[in-house]
Amino acid sequence: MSQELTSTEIAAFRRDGIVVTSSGLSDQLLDGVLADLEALPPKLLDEYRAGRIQDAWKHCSRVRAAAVESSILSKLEQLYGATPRPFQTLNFPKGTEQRPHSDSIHFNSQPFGMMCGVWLALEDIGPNQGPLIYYPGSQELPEFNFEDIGLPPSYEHYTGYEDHVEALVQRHGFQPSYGLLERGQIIIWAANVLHGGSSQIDKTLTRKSQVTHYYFAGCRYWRPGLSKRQRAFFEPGWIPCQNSKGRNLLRYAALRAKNAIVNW
Ligand SMILES: O=C(O)CCC(=O)C(=O)O
Ligand SMILES: [Fe+2]
Repeated sequence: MSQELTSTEIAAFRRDGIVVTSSGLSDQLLDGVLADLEALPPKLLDEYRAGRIQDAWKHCSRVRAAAVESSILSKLEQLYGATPRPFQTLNFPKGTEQRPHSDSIHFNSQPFGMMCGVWLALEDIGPNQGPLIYYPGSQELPEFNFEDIGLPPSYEHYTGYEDHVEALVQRHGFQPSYGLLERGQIIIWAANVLHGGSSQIDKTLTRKSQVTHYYFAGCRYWRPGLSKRQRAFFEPGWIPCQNSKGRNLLRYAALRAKNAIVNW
């Protein structure tokens, strides 16, 4: 199977801020991700079953393998022309019903936009399972952080941010699309495209999925919700990856030294 995105897929990403494509992951690896999650230690398994587990890659070798899969990395490199670096995984057994947001409000970058999410379907996803909802074209909106919309830069004001996003969607008339995927497909979304979890119509169903968030090498990384007095630059907890080869690491180290990136 080709690891390259087609020109049609690239055009879709440029137009919509989102592209649906194949992950290139084998059935065996998809099964392995699910098996590893079910074998988590009891406390973590409870966390997963309650709705989500963050950074399960630290415990599950196949969650990590999915995050660093070369066919996904090469697609991201194709879209951004920079080296992708995975830094967070989320695994969901069911829909999140999360209100629409841009991931930039959680993980921003300098320059803006050098971050993306990859949503991997670990089973076929239909409309009753609370699929991802997203608003094609919303990535064209300018960057906005808490202070740009009159809110103090803090998670205490996150609901105000969500209300603002909802109003923006109305005002611009963005139309929703849904991530109805076949097992093994992925959605790649740009950092600033508005997206969330649609309501799970049938609560008895599962919605097994993995999201991996990626930054790109050679940028600075910061957290708007933790930026009380100044931008909260941080060094992400990179997921070890073939990709983190010498050239980029050296470039990153130089940048880090120059900009004195703070650990948060
Ligand atoms: O899967 C979902 O319902 C939303 C996930 C999401 O927004 C994210 O991981 O950034
Ligand atoms: Fe998100």
